[in-house]
Order: sequence, then structure tokens, then C-alpha cells
Amino acid sequence: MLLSRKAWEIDLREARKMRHSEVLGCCPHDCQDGCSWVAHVEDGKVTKVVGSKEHPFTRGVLCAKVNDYQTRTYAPDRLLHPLRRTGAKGSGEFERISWDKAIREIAFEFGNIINDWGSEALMPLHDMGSAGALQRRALMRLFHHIGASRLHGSLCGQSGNAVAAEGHPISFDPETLAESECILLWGANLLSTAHHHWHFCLEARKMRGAKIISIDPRRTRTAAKCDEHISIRPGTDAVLAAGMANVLVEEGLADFEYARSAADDLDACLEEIKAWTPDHVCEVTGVAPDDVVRIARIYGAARPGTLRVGIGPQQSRFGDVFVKSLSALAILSGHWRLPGGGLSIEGYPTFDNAAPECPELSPEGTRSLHRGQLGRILTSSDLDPPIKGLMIWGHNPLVNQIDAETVRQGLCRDDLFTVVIEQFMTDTARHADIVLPSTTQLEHFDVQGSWGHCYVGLNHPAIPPLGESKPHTEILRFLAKEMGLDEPALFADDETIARSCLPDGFDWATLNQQGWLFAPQPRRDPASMGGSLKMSMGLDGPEDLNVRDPIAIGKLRLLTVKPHYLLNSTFANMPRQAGQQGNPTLEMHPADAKSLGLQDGDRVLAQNGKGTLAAMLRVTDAVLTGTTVLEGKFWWTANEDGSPVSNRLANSNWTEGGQPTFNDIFVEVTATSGFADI
Ligand SMILES: Nc1nc2c(c(=O)[nH]1)N[C@H]1C(S)=C(S)[C@@H](COP(=O)(O)OP(=O)(O)OC[C@H]3O[C@@H](n4cnc5c(=O)[nH]c(N)nc54)[C@H](O)[C@@H]3O)O[C@H]1N2
Ligand SMILES: Nc1nc2c(c(=O)[nH]1)N[C@H]1C(S)=C(S)[C@@H](COP(=O)(O)OP(=O)(O)OC[C@H]3O[C@@H](n4cnc5c(=O)[nH]c(N)nc54)[C@H](O)[C@@H]3O)O[C@H]1N2
Ligand code: SF4
Ligand SMILES: [Mo]
Repeated sequence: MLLSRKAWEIDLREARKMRHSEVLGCCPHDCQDGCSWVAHVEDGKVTKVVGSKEHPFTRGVLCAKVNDYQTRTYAPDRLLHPLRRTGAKGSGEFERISWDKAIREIAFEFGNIINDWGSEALMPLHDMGSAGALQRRALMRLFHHIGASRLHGSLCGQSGNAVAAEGHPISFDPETLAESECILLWGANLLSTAHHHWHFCLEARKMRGAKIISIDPRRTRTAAKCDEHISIRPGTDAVLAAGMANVLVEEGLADFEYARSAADDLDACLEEIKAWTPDHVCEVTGVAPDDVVRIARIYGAARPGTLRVGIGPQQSRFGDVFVKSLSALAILSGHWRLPGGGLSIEGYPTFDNAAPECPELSPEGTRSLHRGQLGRILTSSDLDPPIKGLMIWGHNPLVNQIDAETVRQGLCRDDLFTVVIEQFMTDTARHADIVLPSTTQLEHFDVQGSWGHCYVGLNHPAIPPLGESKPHTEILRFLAKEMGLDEPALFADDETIARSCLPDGFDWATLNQQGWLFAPQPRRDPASMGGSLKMSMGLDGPEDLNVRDPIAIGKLRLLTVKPHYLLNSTFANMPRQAGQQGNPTLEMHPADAKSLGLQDGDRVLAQNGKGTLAAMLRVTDAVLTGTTVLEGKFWWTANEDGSPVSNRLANSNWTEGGQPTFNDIFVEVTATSGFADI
């Protein structure tokens, strides 16, 4: 039968509609913006992923890393089948095996390790490769149930966590940033690392005439858009905070009443800051005395003022001191009294991150290992029992853990059985005995609570898993069955696990249908702690501070900042993102380049006693003298001497609070023509 033109058009539209669907989901990556997205599916294939227009944070856009997420799912180098190692660890030689064989082998090896060494000889290890509650946490319930070593600590923001554990609030609803009259972006490069937060800074500028000031050793993309950029010597921030506090006190801008209601030891803190006159602050930090006074006045007079603080500056041995000093400054200023004022490092919805792990399954007294000390743990001669079995997911420790060479030695141990669950053959996966292929966010169900705003996000699968890849909850159930376990929690379905994160009465129906839901935590301010806080700036004395100047020891401090187009080492294998990020590049101030006889465009080696890093040189006055900056984390290359993995040059060190000190790397930089391809 022939259709009229109109009827034919309607028919085609209907047919297209059938082939086209839009699936609500969210970005799984380790990023404070926690975006919601819509996946467009045509004929069973995802053609694009776009930011949700309605989500108040996402506001219709993703970012330069993720706005073509489907290319990650369909990447030709995706791992799509289980693999078993056939060559030496790290050689990258594997054979394809079936899931049945892979799971049987893992169950067998884990069983033997438990018999021979005890359950604690097994170590699960995960990070935030996927922030989804199911992908990130659910497998832990199996390890807890069998009594494997537990995990604590973090590679990221651990100084903030440690200070928060002492009762200092470090978060509030970041949308209220729009109510601030002065935002100090303190070591936070929002336009690269959390660009959806920048919108609320602009709102504050528009509505409240807010001044936005970046305090950073580097003139970042963000600093260039701020009202001012204050360049500071890395690690010396506590001294600037003390100097600003001193100005607040001297000029009547301190809020003593508020500070006394929050902290027991205000007087000791006031004593501590006395020595920090603007001139003295300048000697240590490099910030001009006039600037110290001026920004203190702007911050002190604002109603309120906000310290929006990043993670980068926490990653040195002064990380804990850094957070402590900023908490003290925020309390002394009284800005916590008003919405949008105070100290903001993170932001959370009401969401129980631990629930999917079922920590209650872990036998009492089970030992706990620091997840950021993998090298030390795997190479220790006195860990009892030693780690004999390791399962890693959502983490690329060979690039991201401190002292990566020690991590490599640990992963190469012949008596270690390692399973890596991955989407790609990362450096870490190359060292596995068994590699299991993981689904991407377009292929599984998940739920997540942001660490940078107050929304919960839900992710529906847009397509079935590619190849033989599996979501982690399926791996959990499969392995539990093969190990002969009968604990019901190990066989819970995905929705039950997801719902366990949410408080009673949570509006699941709306979350399901909208893809996200606002679920703010009540605002907590320091005064609500009842005067019990210790408000120390954490300054020990000038002897210690003198060591902070790297020029004094004839080397440059290597700062490893977050790349604009990569997410840590994720996307480093994706041609589009890697191409835009470019070759590993060291930035250096013209004065340092001149004194080292180096020129823009040179091939250089950064070296210390531990290792060598190869890069191109960019000479720019955007970075402070005495520092050299590597933007990005790259995979190891075949040429190990030229590997651009900065953590090979980092000593095994952690702050007292447990933060790995990634930015305490000191290097000599020389020109070379001796490496072929970086
Ligand atoms: N594009 C992109 N976005 C990301 C990530 C990524 O890799 N790429 N990673 C995500 C993760 S895991 C995290 S933790 C966040 C981190 O987000 P940020 O903390 O914003 O990122 P960083 O680049 O680590 O550090 C921010 C700034 O701190 C500065 N800095 C370093 N040391 C000091 C210091 O001693 N004092 C001061 N004042 N400044 C200092 C650096 O120059 C840098 O510009 O970003 C997340 N978002
Ligand atoms: N020198 C230096 N070291 C650092 C930092 C620094 O700034 N400088 N930053 C530190 C910080 S802040 C952080 S947070 C850590 C980050 O360290 P990592 O968490 O190791 O970060 P990524 O490099 O993003 O690696 C995540 C891995 O998870 C995988 N992945 C993603 N989604 C999934 C999934 O659904 N399933 C599975 N199985 N795998 C998945 C990705 O493919 C990727 O290989 O690094 C820390 N290390
Ligand atoms: S990485 Fe961050 S900014 Fe980019 S899409 Fe994901 S949540 Fe949004
Ligand atoms: Mo991080």
C-alpha cells in the first residue's frame, strides 16, 4: 500500500523514535562536579552523551574530558575478555580465557592463600576510578566477609579528612558560594578540575560584587580569570594564613566572639600569629607585604568571605598544616556565621558511602592497611601475614601511588597473586595474573553521592555490556558462588545495594525518573562543636620554614598538577584527550631556565636520586621561580628511563594525617637529546 506523503513522514518519525532513546545517567569519574547526563542511543549504539540541562550543577554541559564519553566505551583498546598472564609480570603477555576459568582460578588461589597464610593475606584495593557506589564499593562486602585486610586512608585530600576528623567542618553546600562577597580560591584550579563550581563564583561576582582571588604558585586558567592572582611559594600557605589573621586582629576585623564559641584555645592561636608581620610573611611565602594586608582586608570586610580550597596543596608534607591554618583563619574571621561563608573543600549529599561495603561483615579486630602505601605494604619484610593475594579495581597505582618504583617491585613479586579489574590494559593491569574486563558507565547500573555538591546521581545502563565485560556486582556474585559462600549480602541485587546508601524515606521514585536528587546535609559550623576545637595554625618555627625554599637546596620543586584534558591517568590512552593534553611538558620560569641554560622547546630530563622523568620544556612566567610544573599523569612508556611518571621520583612519605606527599619532589633539570619518543 502506498502512503500519502504526510502519513509516510509520520511513520518515519515514529520509526526513528523507536530506534532512538535517551537514557539518564551520571559521570562516574573522580571529580567534584558529579555531572548528570543523558545518553543518546540510536539503533542500540550510544551516539552522544550530553550534560543534563535540568541538573542545577551540570547546567547542560560536561567537560573537556568526558563530553565524548561514548568513545571510551567503544574504544578499540577496551578490554572485553578475561585474560591470564603468560609472560613475565609487566610484559603485557596474556592469553584469553573464559569467565568460568578466570573465576575458578581466582577462587582456587584465594582459597589456598587463606589456608596457608590466613585471610588477612588478601588485600582488596580500590580508588575512585568509578565513584559509583556499586562499582567502587560493593566488591568489598566479599572481602569483609572472608576477613581480608581492611583499607583506610586516601590518596586524595587526606589532610582535609584528618582535620575534619578532629571536628573541623570542611564542607557546606557549594551552591551557597553565590552568597559570598570574597572567594579565595586557595590552591584550587576550578576551571580545569571542577568547572561547574566556577559558575557559583561568577554568580557571587554578579550578585554580591564578590572579589575572586587565586592563591597559587602558578597562574592557572582559573587564576587568569580571577580578579587577582597571588603567587605563593608552595608549602608556605600556613604562614600567609597566619599573616592574614594577624592583619584581621590588628585592624579590628576578627570575630573574637565567634572564635571563642568555636575553639578552646583562641588565645594560644593569637599568640602563634603575632610574629607573622607582613614583612616576615613575605620572606617565607614570597607574597608582597602590601598584598598580605590588602587581601586580608578584602577577606575580613566581606560578609561573608569564603576559603574555597583545593586538594593540590594538601599533597606535601605541610598538607595537614595547610588545612589546619585555613580552618583557623575561617573561624577567626567569623565568616562561618553566614551561608556561603567559611571553609569549603568538599560537599556531600546525605548518602551512606560505606553501606554497599557491609563493613559489619568484617570480623572484629581485622587489621587495616593504608590504601596509599601500596609499595611499602607489598615490599615489607615484617608485615604478618604478608600480602599474598591482591585484587585491584578503579585504581592505577603504578602511576598514582607515591614511590611508583617500589610499587612496581611489589607488583613484580613472584609470590603475589594479583587480579586487576579494568577497562583498559593499564600499567597496573600489565602486572596482573588475571585481568577481568569491567563495564563502563554506559553499560551498568549505579548510584553515587557527589564529593563536591549535595546531589545524588543515578545511572541507568544505556546499552548492554560490550564483549564479555561485566559490572562489579556481577563479579561479586559470581566469585562468591564459586568460593562456596552463602552470606545473603553477597548475592543482593543491584537495586538493593543502591538503596542501602540512601536514608529512610528517600524519594527513590523521583531519583529514578529524574536521574538526580538534591539531598543536602545540614550545615555544620565550627561553633556547633561547642568550643571544643583546637585552632592552631600548626606553625612550628622559622627553622622548619627555611627548609621550605627549594632554591636553598639548589633544586626545583616539581609540582604535579591536574591535567585539563585527563582525569589523573584516566584518558591518557584516549587519542582525542591525549592529543589535546599534548606531550608531557615541564613549565619553568624564565629566570630559572636562564640560570640552567635551558630554552623553550628543549627536551629535558628532571632527575633526582630516585629516577628520571623526560619531558618537553615550556618557559613561562606563569610559574613561580623555584618550581617546575608537570600538568598531567601519563602511563609508563617502553623507554623506562624516559618514563613521564612523576611518582617514580617521589620518596615514600606521608603527612601525619596520612596524605601521600606527591608534591615533595625536588629535581635537577637538564637538556637532553637522548630519548626518542615521549
Ligand atoms: N581536569 C581534571 N579534573 C580533575 C582531575 C584531573 O586529573 N583532571 N582530578 C580530580 C581529582 S582526583 C582531584 S583530587 C581534584 C583536584 O583539584 P585541585 O585541587 O583543583 O587540583 P590540583 O591541580 O591538584 O591543585 C590545584 C592547584 O593547587 C596548586 N598548588 C600546588 N601546591 C600548592 C601549594 O603549596 N599552595 C598553593 N596555594 N597552591 C598549590 C597547583 O598549582 C594547582 O593549580 O580534581 C579533580 N578533577
Ligand atoms: N604525583 C601525583 N600523584 C597523585 C596525584 C597528583 O596530583 N600527583 N593525585 C592523587 C589523587 S588526588 C588521586 S585521587 C589519585 C588517583 O589515582 P587513581 O584512582 O588511580 O586515578 P586514575 O589514574 O584516574 O585511575 C583510575 C583507574 O580506574 C579505571 N576505571 C574507571 N572506571 C572503572 C570502572 O568502572 N571499573 C574498573 N574496574 N575500573 C575503572 C580507569 O580505567 C583507571 O585506570 O592519584 C593520586 N596521585
Ligand atoms: S569529569 Fe567532572 S566535570 Fe567532567 S563530566 Fe565528569 S563530573 Fe562533570
Ligand atoms: Mo583526587
